[in-house]
Amino acid sequence: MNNGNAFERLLGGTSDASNRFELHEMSMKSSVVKMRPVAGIEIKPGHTVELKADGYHVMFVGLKSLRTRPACHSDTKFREGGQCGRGFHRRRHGRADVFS
Ligand SMILES: [Cu+2]
Repeated sequence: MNNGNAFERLLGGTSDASNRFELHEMSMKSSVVKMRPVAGIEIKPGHTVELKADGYHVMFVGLKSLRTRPACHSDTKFREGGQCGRGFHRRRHGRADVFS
């Protein structure tokens, strides 16, 4: 949620559960699902952008020993708002384990 009067942009972040923290977008075109990395996610003033598996999401690349980890911590970096920490908990999403 962007409560400010200026455009905000999620630039990326870091995680203690992976080597890389990437921002991705999932889209459907001609019945084909595509996922691509994005340089950032814009959040208009007064708007909310939800991170979810079938839209904008965080992709943890180079995962570290998740078998024993029920949760992880990430810091996200915003252009205007600086850095923000957040915890993620492991759960099942279809046939995959995801952190949300
Ligand atoms: Cu992805």
